[in-house]
Amino acid sequence: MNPILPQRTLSRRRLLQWSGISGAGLLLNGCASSLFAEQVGQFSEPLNQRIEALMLSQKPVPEFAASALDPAEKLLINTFDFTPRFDPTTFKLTIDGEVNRPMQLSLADLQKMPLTSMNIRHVCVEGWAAIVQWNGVRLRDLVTLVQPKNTVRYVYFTSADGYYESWDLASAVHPQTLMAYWRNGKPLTPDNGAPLRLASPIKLGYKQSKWVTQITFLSNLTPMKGYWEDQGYEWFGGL
Ligand SMILES: Nc1nc2c(c(=O)[nH]1)N[C@H]1C(S)=C(S)[C@@H](COP(=O)(O)O)O[C@H]1N2
Ligand SMILES: [Mo]
Repeated sequence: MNPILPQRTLSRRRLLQWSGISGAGLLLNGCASSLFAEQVGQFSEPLNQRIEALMLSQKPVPEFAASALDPAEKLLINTFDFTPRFDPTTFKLTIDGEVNRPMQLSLADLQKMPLTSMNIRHVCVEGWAAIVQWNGVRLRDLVTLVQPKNTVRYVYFTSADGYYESWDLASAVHPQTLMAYWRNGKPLTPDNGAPLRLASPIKLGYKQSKWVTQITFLSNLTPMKGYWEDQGYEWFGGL
């Protein structure tokens, strides 16, 4: 095993730089007229200390060498209904809920943020697994950007095919929980969740939503805990 060295978590300084680069592309609070200087000023506010402590306490799990990656087709397509199709140039990810800075990000915005790659095992409860490479932005970097309020304990993911998922906050800010936009360094195929999907080595396959269009930070779970969970699957879904 030759684990890939984890990149350091995005600091607020780096975020300031990043938000400076792509400020024009950010739509903060859905209010395009708010002053950019004011927005940048608010990025320097301290991140909620509980979340910061959570992030610092987490260790990455070992990854696999490139030579251990399985052939692409070993990751079986598992889609409960249909495959949504997106124009990647107009796609927007909405991040909202109990956060100080709700925002909408384009794929270009996400791709200006630090890129993380990982070779991990995908495990489906239906009895198959595959070692896969995902590339994308760490969900924790998005968390740092939107600044969840102190009340937040869960993260809810809405997908374009009607799928929905909820995660505990700790798993969401794990250093290897990614919003992936590539696989093997190439844009995701529609079947694999293009343009944006969850990928993490700490959760079972059904927790890893494809075609994610909205990420919502919540203090309480709603009765809709997850597409499969609401049919009896375990909610935590840890590996
Ligand atoms: N939106 C959405 N996400 C989803 C699913 C789905 O049906 N819809 N299936 C889940 C299951 S059970 C698995 S195993 C993985 C499969 O990912 P893949 O199709 O890219 O192999 O996606 C997960 N994410
Ligand atoms: Mo699965």
